[in-house]
Amino acid sequence: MTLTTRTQSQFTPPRRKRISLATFIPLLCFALLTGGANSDEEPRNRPNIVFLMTDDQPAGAVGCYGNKDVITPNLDSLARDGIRFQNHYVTSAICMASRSTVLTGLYEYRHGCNFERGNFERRFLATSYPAQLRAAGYYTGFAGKIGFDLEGEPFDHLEREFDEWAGGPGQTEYETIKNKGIAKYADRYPHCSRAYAAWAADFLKAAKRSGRPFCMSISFKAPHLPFRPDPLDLARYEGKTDFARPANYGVENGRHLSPQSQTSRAATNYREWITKYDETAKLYYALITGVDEAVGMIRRSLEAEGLSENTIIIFTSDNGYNCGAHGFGDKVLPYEEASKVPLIIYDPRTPREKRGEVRTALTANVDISPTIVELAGIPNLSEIDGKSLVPVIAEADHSVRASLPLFNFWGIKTAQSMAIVTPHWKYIYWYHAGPAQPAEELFQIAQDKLEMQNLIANPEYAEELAHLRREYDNELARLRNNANPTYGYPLYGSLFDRTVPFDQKSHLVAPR
Ligand SMILES: [Ca+2]
Repeated sequence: MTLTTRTQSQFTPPRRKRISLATFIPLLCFALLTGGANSDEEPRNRPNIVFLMTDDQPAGAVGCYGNKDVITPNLDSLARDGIRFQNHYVTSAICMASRSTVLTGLYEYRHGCNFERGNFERRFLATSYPAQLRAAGYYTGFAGKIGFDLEGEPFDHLEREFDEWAGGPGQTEYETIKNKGIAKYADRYPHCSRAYAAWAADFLKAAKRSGRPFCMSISFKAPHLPFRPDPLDLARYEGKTDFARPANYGVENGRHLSPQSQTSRAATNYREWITKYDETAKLYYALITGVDEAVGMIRRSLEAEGLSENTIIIFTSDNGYNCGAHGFGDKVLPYEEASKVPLIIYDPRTPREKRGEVRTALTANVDISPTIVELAGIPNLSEIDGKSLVPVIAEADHSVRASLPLFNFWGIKTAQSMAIVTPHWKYIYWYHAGPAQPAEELFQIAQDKLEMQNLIANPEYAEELAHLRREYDNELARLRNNANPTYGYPLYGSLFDRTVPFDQKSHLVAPR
């Protein structure tokens, strides 16, 4: 088998220099006018990309990440065939902002897209991975919850950005028949998760007919609320009533956390994870099992079309979910359960001996777009925040960053925060003095994965704390220099300034 004897470098697209936005826009316009015919590489030789994303699934809710209750054989198989990322975060732990970051490779404060703030600005579409791949000759498709509207335009305009479109507005619906793009599959697949896989089968046929490489993106509704799984998947959990709680489960394991975190809707709402855990976990896991079944269907369709040997599959989620950890439901918070999501990248060109490997490098949702762009052989833009993970896929000891910022600009002001995470540490700053004085937290997450010991006042870690504060200040300086001026993000340059007392900046906390 030749695959086992080749080196990874033979399968990895050559690293190309990043190009600037000023260079990219004229290139893009020319490529759009010429249908990508100026590409220096024959498009049909490039790998196909399948990008699959769930809604509200933490890393801990996949079998291969250690969960013994959830049934995910197809995702576990994908991880055995590919590379699994263990320290993969979302830089904004909420749908709309994270999805915009996934598309653009930009932090939320730059694209400015989130509930209560702004819609997606058209100027960012051109630098999204689907637009870049389409301009380079790829056949592109999108199905599911895209999660935002275009600023000042009807939702339907998004359809024009793809060759095939089955995207839906708002949250989309679990009942297949209620989603315009997949309604024709409702008779056979009344629940949307399998219907998206049926749409994928037809997309793959159309893409094959086009003779072009393709990029197919599916954003599943599952396992987002309301928890309404396919009865086929619920049946697989029939009779099970003893779902394992997270090891840091319950309100008693959250009392050491900041008073600010207790004002989040994650603490005040979504009590079903505390009051009826087994019943809730069963519905939630059944939704994940439905996605897992769709992943299996999509892989079988790729095989059937003879496309599996040249198609890369990426699986992730837009944000995590607390599932009762520390007594929280919901997402949004900077703690591990809401911020850490699964990432599996299966590249059929990966040498057999590397398959099933795990990566501990610090990676994030902001890296998805530049990774897909490089896999397609397109030079990445120099101005984006994300990094291509292509070298991390290839080498276990490669890392693309030493630290990563996590932001929450959304929701109740008292629970907004900015954090810095490294593979070993997490530092969180809560600026608001509403529930108490502004707070800092320090967790040694490499050892304290459950974030049960706040080490902020422990002098033994003063050096690490000083380093993390410097990293935090550096990230805040980047925010000040690059914040989207349209939606109030520049205010956070002051609000998140840990050196300014709250009474000197409280006037900036405008009512929503
Ligand atoms: Ca979400």
